[in-house]
Amino acid sequence: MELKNKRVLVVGLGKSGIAAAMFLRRQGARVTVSDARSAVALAKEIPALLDAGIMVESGGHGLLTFRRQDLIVISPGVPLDTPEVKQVIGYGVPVIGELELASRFLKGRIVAVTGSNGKTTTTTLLGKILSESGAPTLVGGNIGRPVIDLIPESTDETLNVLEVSSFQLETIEQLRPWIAVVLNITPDHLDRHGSFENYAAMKARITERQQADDFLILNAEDKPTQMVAAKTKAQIFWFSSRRPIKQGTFVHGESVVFLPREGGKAEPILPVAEIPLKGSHNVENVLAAVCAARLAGVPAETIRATVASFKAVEHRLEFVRSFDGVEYFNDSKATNVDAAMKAVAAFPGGIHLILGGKDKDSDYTTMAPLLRERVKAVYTIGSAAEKIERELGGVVKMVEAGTLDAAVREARETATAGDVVLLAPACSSFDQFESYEHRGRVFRQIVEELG
Ligand code: UMA
Repeated sequence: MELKNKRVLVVGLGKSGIAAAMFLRRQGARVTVSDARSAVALAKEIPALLDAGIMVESGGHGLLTFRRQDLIVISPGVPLDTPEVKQVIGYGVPVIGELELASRFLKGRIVAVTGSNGKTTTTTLLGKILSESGAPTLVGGNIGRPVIDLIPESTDETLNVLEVSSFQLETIEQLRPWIAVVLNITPDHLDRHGSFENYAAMKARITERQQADDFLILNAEDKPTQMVAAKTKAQIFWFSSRRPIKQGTFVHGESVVFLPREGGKAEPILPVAEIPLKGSHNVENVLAAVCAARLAGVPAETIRATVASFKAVEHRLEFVRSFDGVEYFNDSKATNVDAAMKAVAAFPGGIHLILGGKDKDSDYTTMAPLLRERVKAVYTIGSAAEKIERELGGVVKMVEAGTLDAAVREARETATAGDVVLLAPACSSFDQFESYEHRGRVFRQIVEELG
């Protein structure tokens, strides 16, 4: 892809946009960036961009800025139906995302992990296993490090383990993973994608360019994920925590095993008891990572040792502390209903659940049976509180806490020894916090200061 002297507009000045703009500039493109935030809000970012010879448009996107370009690179958080983007697509100006741009320059092979939940844990674990095996490994994508930033370090031998989101997959064209993983597809981001069908279709795009010598790893227990099988040319491997499958990884008795081919011999990889993460969803994440690692040729011993020493990723069912016999867990990354249910399902009962934040057109009523069974009280926070109370009122005791601080205080007063206080909010954080990481850090701090 020749970028020299091309006029390129980067939309969105977050992590992806900054990385993309700097990269494009280094390639000799004439780069403009445009962001909806004001110049004051972008005061930290703007000087370095200007110094690099990049033009900056702040405080909104000008239609004329968009029209004068040869290529538009949009950040994952910018919807394709933003009016300016929609118009230029109409004029035939190519619009791609940062992931697509990066994949055209990245050296080595791509192992891409998507799914509604478990992406970061699986990507992190797989990255560790591959790098423990001695393979040159880089990890990036939705996990927080833009893929563009991996380019300078990548070589023909590199295994690039990429966490990819539906937002990023919406703007791919040629991305072709050697190994693609779809962990699960459950409702999320419906406010952006419009319907579950559209959202699932975005996830399925991960395999669009795969060929017969590539691998696609799918969850045999998740119906929407199974449907992706019909859309691929790649060799399909499955994982299942419940039953033996023809080819892939599954739990057999007390062990995780890998079956390399139909009718072949299952290889034992590790005892399930050695998985140090809470919750059955984490067994699925391990099964997916093990399958990808075996396909990449990593020996069972290396996989077993790496899994056994793996610690929960920050904000993902992370144990914070025990206080007065009550355990506090931070699952701030549970930003949708399914993730919150998985967190609740990881404990047998006695749960004080903090729910709420910014709603994503979610249906909270699906949580009712599980909450009735395991949750003592729900403490609502943020702008989704009213909707949650409307949909779940009468199912369990509801405490209108408003803020995270009040929620922890109320939960602490009610909880008794043996109980669990769980932040698994089922919502995004943007009404009260900068990000789910920020929300998780605030929760940890409140909990650490108890007593
Ligand atoms: N903006 C506009 N116009 C718009 C919308 C946004 O100018 O119409 C601007 C905002 O003012 C802001 C910038 O765009 O300045 C933000 O861009 P962004 O939202 O794409 O955020 P980045 O900082 O580039 O981070 C993105 C991912 N964010 C999203 O997908 C929302 C990060 O995933 C990712 O780690 C990073 O790229 C590096 O690849 C975060 C995320 O929340 C963790 N992902 C979602 C999820 O996991 O559920 C998909």
